[in-house]
Amino acid sequence: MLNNSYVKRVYDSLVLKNSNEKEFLQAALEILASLEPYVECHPEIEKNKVLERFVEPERFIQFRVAWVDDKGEVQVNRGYRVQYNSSIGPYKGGLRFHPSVNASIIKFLGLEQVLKNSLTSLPMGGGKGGSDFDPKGKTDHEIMSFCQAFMTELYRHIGEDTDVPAGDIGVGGREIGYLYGQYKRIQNKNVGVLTGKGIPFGGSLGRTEATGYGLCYFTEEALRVMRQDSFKNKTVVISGSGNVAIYACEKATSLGAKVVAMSDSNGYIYDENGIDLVIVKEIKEVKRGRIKEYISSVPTAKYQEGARGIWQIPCDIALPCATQNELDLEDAKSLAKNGVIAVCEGANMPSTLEASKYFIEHQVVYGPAKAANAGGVATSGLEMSQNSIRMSWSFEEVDKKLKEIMVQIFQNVYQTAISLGNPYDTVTGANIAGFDKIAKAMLSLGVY
Ligand code: NDP
Ligand code: 2IT
Repeated sequence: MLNNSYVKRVYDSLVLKNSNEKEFLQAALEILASLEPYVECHPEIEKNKVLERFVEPERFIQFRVAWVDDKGEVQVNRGYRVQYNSSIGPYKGGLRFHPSVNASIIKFLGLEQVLKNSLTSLPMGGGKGGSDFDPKGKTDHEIMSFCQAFMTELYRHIGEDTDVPAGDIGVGGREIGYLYGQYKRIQNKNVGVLTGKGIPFGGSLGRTEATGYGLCYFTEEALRVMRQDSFKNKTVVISGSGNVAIYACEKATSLGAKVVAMSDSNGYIYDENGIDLVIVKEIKEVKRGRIKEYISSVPTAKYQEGARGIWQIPCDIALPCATQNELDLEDAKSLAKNGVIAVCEGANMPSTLEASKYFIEHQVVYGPAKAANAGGVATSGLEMSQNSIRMSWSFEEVDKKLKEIMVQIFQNVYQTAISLGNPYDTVTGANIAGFDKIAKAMLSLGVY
């Protein structure tokens, strides 16, 4: 996959140092491979060892999170924060609470975030964090205890101009509230140190919807430019049924599409009449239940065990919005066989390297995660701006800015891809467009 000797050297050394970090190496390989043409035109990158510095996080923090469950038993989890790159602004990126979280997951997400945040055009560096804590089956009191314990260590590493965390898998409005409450209690400060906050205490209207809506704005623009087409009358399959999936479903439907399937980690539902999102929201946002429960309300819909099968469903547009590596080469082939025209990623790195390569080679309109799902962090950036000026903007103002940002991201990625000779290669387009600003900043800031 690598041809340039400098890039190969950087990757080989990364493999030596991080041999057990599969997801991190996967993200790094994709990015480094895309940067080869850039490095060849910019000898200053090799001369100043910019790639070596770019792949190495500025800081990696791992900590113990001890808390007491409802039975009075002490529980111990592992907490993380990677402060990856601050060359263009304060570290910014979400927190993930999921049993699968480890150093590899946090570092892949952090590295992706650096380029994603650069693409938003807002002044935000990249970071990511989280814990192997499993929120499933925990009481509200246990969630609060865990969040308070987590922040009791994290608070010393973050700040409104230093590092601003937000949500990701397993971290939504409820968790951000508890985390922010604990930060305020310890620091005695009301500042925009977290985003995704509740509206009464400094949150931005539109942040809840932003990733899913932004994904659809990106996809709509890509369809318009690359195929003179739109969401109208299209059949859409969306994996996941969390924050990103729900608001992608809402916007795709309002743009005239019919969403026929959604999933969680246990299985997927298929509703040929179009998913009734009111029911999904009730199950997921209110009851915190399982997607399977949908068929009790809609008996004509079908439930299938196993999340993976969702990619066998014929659709025009696929929006993977669950997790990393949820769509492999076989899934990509079956989507293409069934006539998919666009695959845009709400989740981070949902497609394997082979799957994304397949989409590009088969001229599917492909929106790689760091471009297509950047609407969430972009709106977090807008929340930071509102907190700094101690003002709040209307939903319409925020949504309008989000749309402009997503259109600009698509244009930047697409123009970069065209300049490199393949308009469908949005992976190279996104990586180079994001990296260019980081590299220029790092070169200007002196060696660090
Ligand atoms: P949520 O926790 O709200 O929802 C996650 C969804 O994905 C759930 O339906 C969950 O099912 C499913 N899921 C999680 N892990 C797995 C797994 N291992 N296998 C199958 N399904 C799984 O998270 P979000 O919606 O916030 O995040 C979804 C994706 O979007 C992630 O990749 C995240 O990094 C990315 N993202 C999120 C942004 C945000 O603003 N929230 C911004 C940009 C990207 P179950 O309930 O069964 O676990
Ligand atoms: O992956 C992501 O971009 C997020 N989880 C959102 C990060 C943020 O800071 O809003």
